[in-house]
Amino acid sequence: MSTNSLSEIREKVEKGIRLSKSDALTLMSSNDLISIGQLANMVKEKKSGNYVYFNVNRHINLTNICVSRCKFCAFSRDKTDTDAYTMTIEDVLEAAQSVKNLGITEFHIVSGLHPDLPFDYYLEIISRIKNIMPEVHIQAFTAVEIAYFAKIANLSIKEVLMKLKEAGLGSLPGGGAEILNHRVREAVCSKKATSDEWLEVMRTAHNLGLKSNATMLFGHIEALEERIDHLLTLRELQDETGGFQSFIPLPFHPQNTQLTSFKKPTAFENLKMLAISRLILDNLPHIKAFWIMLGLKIAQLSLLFGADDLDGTVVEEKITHAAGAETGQSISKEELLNLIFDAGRIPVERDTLYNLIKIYDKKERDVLVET
Ligand code: V47
Repeated sequence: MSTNSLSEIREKVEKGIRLSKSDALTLMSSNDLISIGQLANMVKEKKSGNYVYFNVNRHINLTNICVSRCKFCAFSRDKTDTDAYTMTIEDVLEAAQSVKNLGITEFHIVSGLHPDLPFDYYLEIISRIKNIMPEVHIQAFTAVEIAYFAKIANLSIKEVLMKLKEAGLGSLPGGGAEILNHRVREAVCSKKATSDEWLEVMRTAHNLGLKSNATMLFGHIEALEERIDHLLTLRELQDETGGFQSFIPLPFHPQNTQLTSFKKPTAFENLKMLAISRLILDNLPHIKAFWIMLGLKIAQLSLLFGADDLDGTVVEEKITHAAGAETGQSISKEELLNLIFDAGRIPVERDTLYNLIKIYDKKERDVLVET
């Protein structure tokens, strides 16, 4: 299958010719990280020049109670577990308001698939946050959660999305994609949305004008070819809808999961996966290096290997920290600026939909170029 050499791939990338599956497999089997990184960097610079994006956001996880209990997840709990929790609507509003003075532009809300909470709980959360902080964009509910809401509320996916949009939902995060492959999902997350359901939610959201991100959880039971097929599946849907904004490769953290015999992907593998994602997903505007999962050092280096976004300030992160993440839960804007400047890039604060808020000037760090 993998027949094309790196120099043939270079020629294609330079000419802007789409890479094939066989090219992708060649890249996956190569250890020439520097060459792959240079190619990815070339694509990154064509798309976003010297800019690196970040936002000022806060993550909120409404509940860790989940009927799915995926094998790779250390966050989820059964209802009867002593450390199971569910936030009341008042808790959520308090968490939202606690960051009112930080210049937050986005709430990122994802949760477990709770057995009893009604769909109205989620609708009310969106509309009440919007009511008190109308200027903040709400990016909430993975495609897996949306498919679950459709089941519990006996509504179509389109109806669920329309109601959430009406309540104030701004866009969808990219989680729950894991590996879009039947074999892998049956083995590690058989109780939640199938690949087709995940894709159908995204297609429907995009058709309703809701943008989304897409992720890939890699470094567990999947074969390398299954990673490539995942990327190609996303590329195909993006050709159809154009609704994906960014792609985020998520390295598997095994601690406290049901897959503890696996090792966390190494620095080399993380950078290679980010770079290959940039090369294959030629129709996705952004590749995000989620610093929480990569660690700050690799996230910074990734800015030379195809990534053009570091996600945001986050404030509180539970999913990766339950699985042994070594990063902090939060990062200040100043730290993000330092990481980006020191990589020779220009930091750009964006909103969720990639509208530019501020372009930062290196010489006079606090003097902002307001857009
Ligand atoms: O859906 C679960 C993954 C995702 C583990 O859209 C794990 O901008 C690693 O999707 N090790 C949640 N990963 C995080 C997510 C995300 C993060 C940042 C930005 C965006 C975005 C999305 O984390 C889950 C699942 O795929 N996950 N367990 C684990 N042990």
